[in-house]
Amino acid sequence: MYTARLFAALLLAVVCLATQEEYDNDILEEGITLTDSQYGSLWPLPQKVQMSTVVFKLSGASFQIVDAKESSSGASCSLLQNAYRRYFEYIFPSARKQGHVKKKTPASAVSELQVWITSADTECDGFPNVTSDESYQLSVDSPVSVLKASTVWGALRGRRPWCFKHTHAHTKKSINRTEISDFPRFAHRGVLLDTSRHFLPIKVILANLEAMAWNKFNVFHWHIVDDPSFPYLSRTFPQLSQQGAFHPYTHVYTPSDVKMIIEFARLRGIRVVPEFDTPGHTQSWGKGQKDLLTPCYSGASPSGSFGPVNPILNTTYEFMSMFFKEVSTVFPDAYIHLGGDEVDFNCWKSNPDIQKFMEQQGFGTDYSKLESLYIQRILDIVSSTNKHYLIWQEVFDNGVKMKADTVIHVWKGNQQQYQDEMSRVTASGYQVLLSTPWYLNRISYGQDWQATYKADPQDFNGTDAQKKLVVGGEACLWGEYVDATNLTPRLWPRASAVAERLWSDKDVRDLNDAYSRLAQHRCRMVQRGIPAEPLFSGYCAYEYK
Ligand code: CP6
Repeated sequence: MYTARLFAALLLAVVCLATQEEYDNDILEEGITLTDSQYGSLWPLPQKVQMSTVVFKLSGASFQIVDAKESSSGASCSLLQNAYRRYFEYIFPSARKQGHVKKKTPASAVSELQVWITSADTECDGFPNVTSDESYQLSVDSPVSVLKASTVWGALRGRRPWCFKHTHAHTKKSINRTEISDFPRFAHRGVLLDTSRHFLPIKVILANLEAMAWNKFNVFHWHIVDDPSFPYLSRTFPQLSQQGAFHPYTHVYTPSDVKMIIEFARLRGIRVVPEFDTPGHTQSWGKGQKDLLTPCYSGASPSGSFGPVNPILNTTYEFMSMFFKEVSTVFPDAYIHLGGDEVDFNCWKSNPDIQKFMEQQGFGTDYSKLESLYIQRILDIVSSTNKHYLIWQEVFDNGVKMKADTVIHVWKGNQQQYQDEMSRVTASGYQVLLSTPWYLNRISYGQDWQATYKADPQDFNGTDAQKKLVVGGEACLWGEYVDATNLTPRLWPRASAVAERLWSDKDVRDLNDAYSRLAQHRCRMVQRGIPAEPLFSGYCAYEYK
């Protein structure tokens, strides 16, 4: 049995995983059989993998990652140099302490990984975007392995599959001769974190960006403000966080914090898409910005409470113009998420000035027309800053006219309902992003990663042209019941299931194979210090410390 395992290990990437050795084909709940995957711990599974049984040695004392001679990028690309260092330390966690002495490389060893960027524009100093080329080819051979990619974004994705069988105390590893040719199925693979329901320390955000990169996620959807708090420190309107944050100094993201998060993400090929959700979900905005929110009435007099943003005042749009002008310069991504979800009409209905405005506009009692008028103006404001936008599905449902390149974010309903919505949105020619099946804030007993894994964003009635309008999906971790104490284990490894669905081929859906690889991938995250929760009974060779 043990010999058989060793041979299985000859298949690349059995890394972190002396762990799985004791399974002996237990039968798990829901009919999962524990057998090793022929793909070891590869996650998400590459589009094309060819592994040979030929094994090479790899030693921290002699191995190095270098720019290929032909590469269009060089030592001046700090993004790659930075990545080489990170990766070397992941492959050889203890090599740093021992110092890197270049020794003679034994025969049949991999002594070098050459990174070859082929495009004249490496994009080294730029930001990733929705059209970035993330494809790469990795050839593991002796004595030289080659990672070839058109831009740095592909190279960043390509170093994931370097997973090894640990042999002697972290320093000597072996790797199979392997050819990988890989590219993402979807261009937008995101994680939503909510920093309004609870403030998330920078450290937690950075750790999860790192874990996102390990899972080939490429968008951090930053739901930065909402009803409970406004932690974004605006240079133009500092009173928003002074009055609206949980605490004006300790629970805010300063301009330099935001900059640091964006740069940390960029170095990992991750876009930061901020969401400033209006006109609903804005209670915290009202504390620092007088007259921004609608005063609610009880009978003939103001009740003292406030509703959504007041859509009938010019001052509202003057404020929003200045605010989004700032946001468009602080966040370099081409997209801003503008929210538009869950607008409660009751307060608007109670307000006599709004009632009068509705009459003048001939809106009758259809408050979705008022919402549309507001959104329309916000979209125009944001367009004038040269940004594109994402918007929650209600904005589409209300018939707002949007620019053709708008992305509609689907989050509501059961399976039938969200699939129908995907059909309608794409039939109208809009691009679409799916989150409904990936609300990871929802938890239940048992292996809920499986339902997450089974959902497919192109599974709806529509033509091929409609299916092509699916840009991807996002795992959402709303913050009502989540802060720094429980965020990471609630997100991982369940978000990893979303990651594979969005990266790998649509036919990669075998639950047994996924279980084996995911259990190992989870242990790899644990080994690197991410407290990812277990899928089921078992252990990791390197447990969380
Ligand atoms: N906050 C905002 C939320 C949610 C949404 N928008 C939400 C709704 C239902 C669930 C979880 C989160 N908390 N601004 C909906 C997009 Cl189950």
